[in-house]
Amino acid sequence: MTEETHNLSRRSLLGGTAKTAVFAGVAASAVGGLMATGSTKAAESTNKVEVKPGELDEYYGFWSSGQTGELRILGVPSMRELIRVPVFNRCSATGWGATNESLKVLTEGLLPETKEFLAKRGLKTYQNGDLHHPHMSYTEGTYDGRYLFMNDKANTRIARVRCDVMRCDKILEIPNASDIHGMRPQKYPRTGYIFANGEHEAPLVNDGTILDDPKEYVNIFTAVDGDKMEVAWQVIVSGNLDNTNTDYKGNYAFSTSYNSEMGVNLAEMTANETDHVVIFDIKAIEAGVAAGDYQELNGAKVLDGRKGKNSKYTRYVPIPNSPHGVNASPDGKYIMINGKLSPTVSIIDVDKVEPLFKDNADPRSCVVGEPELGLGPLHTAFDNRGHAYTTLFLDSQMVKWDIEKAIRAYKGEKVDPIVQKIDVAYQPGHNSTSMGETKDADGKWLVSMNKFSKDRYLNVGPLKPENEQLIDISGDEMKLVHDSPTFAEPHDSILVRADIVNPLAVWKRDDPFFADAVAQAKADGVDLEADSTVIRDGNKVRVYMTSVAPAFGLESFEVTEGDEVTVYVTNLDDVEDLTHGFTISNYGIAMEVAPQATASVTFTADRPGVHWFYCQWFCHALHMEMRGRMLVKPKSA
Ligand code: RUQ
Ligand code: CUA
Repeated sequence: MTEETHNLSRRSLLGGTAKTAVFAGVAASAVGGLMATGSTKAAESTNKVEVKPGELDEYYGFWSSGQTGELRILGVPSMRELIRVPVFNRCSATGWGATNESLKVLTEGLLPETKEFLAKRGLKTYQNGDLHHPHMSYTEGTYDGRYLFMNDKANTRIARVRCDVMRCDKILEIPNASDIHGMRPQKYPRTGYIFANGEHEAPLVNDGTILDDPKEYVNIFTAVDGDKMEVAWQVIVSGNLDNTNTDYKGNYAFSTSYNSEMGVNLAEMTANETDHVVIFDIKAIEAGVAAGDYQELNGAKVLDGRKGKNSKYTRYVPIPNSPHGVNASPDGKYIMINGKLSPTVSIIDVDKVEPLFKDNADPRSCVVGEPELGLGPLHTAFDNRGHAYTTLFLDSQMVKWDIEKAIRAYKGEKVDPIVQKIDVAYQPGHNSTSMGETKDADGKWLVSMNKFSKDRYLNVGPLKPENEQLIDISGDEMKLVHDSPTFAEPHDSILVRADIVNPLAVWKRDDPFFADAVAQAKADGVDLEADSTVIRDGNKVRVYMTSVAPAFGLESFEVTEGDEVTVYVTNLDDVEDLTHGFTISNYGIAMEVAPQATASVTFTADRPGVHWFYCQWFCHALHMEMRGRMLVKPKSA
């Protein structure tokens, strides 16, 4: 079999299974097939595809990991995974979820009733997360390298990662809303707000008083203050909320709703041919908050933006059939609403939004284009030459199209906006272009994040990797240049020019991340940077030790069975990349201590005997020898 026929048979096989399986029973009209590319004097790619060993990438790729719950950092275009940043997950290597520093982040933003609920299960925090959308903070429409924000659909949270150390420093559980899905930072004048969609319908006060009474359910749109990581305000809407985005002027946010029906099963959710996008007037909402036009619920100011109430805060624009992604063109002019079950993308002209609020203009009057692109459009990305790139989930394709032509075609001109389609493998969800979610889109790279890899890699059993593909868009034609397998799930990503991101090489000793440890040491009269010592405080024992390759400051320490022990390790090495670890065998304890950091962990010494602690981060030729003993004296002895 030639490569070509092999590919063909794989794709037709896919057509027979995936298409029918994934959206079974949901009909969508068929549209045209592959397009020929017209131009004879096509501009060639100017991209350098290969990143040789030792060379650095041009872009940071910040990747979500879906149900794995962590943030990943890749280099683009090499697509090499550089590091993983634990956020909503537990991490065996770094001790995220076990150290005091990480537990503070993971617990302080939880709602009181969540803490109570978890405590009954013997837990301090949730053990899982579903991280979909990583986005960087903006200043004046472009990335500013301060923070990354991301959502947790599983447990209704928003997290913030500090870009100077690439560590999560805040996690906020959102009250009143159910299951945060779409999430975007404000782009102008700066971030500012983080807008977050509660995806699933539930009673506003969800305490069991109302159960199987869906007409009493609501959905909540939330604005979080990204500097303080506090809820700024919330708006009750009609229909559910899926993805969201903002304009480039700080005036409006746009959220799709695939369940305008407020159904609770598939048939009900897909009953209507038309759903909607909700437009939020940010300034009007702020004025409403200032005027006291809200109810206070769980500490949040909740405004009413439901349809039919003639709300000053919202407008509902009818959009065909379960729209999904919302994407803002880099010139700030348009918001693209991806049709999902409709083969179209609806183009909203941002300048035509104001009359909707001011003059009660027909909501559809802001739609200036609705090109038919193919089956299952989910998300759209942009270059800097007026093109949009839309993923076609059902067709397993990426379609490149011309925005102005689509607008002209909508006015009745006989022009075809579609420039090119290429096959991707397989079933793409999100896509992203280099700097494409900023006004500095540069039109060089496009990533297709595909939900299925099927036969692209060696078979690793029933659970397969997913697949992301790199496409060169610098020339007139899209060219697929790289495949990367990935573990669950390459949900979404942003590609950020490398010069914007400037993390530290070693921690600063005055970093707030371990300020509690520094304060405790001070109270104990311990100099973290010099002393290795044990402080007894009733049945509380605080063990302080330094680490300098290849030795800990203590060869052993003794505690008594039942003591509550806190071990503080301060890594005095200030050499780049000289990380130590601290693991206590058969105690389920491990943490990472990067150069110049302090890390701490608290546990009850309820297992008598000799327990070695050791450094689990390879640091020195004598790394194996970097160990010591914890002697736990039985209570009776
Ligand atoms: S959504 S595959 Cu969770 Cu980002 Cu569109
Ligand atoms: Cu320190 Cu290995």
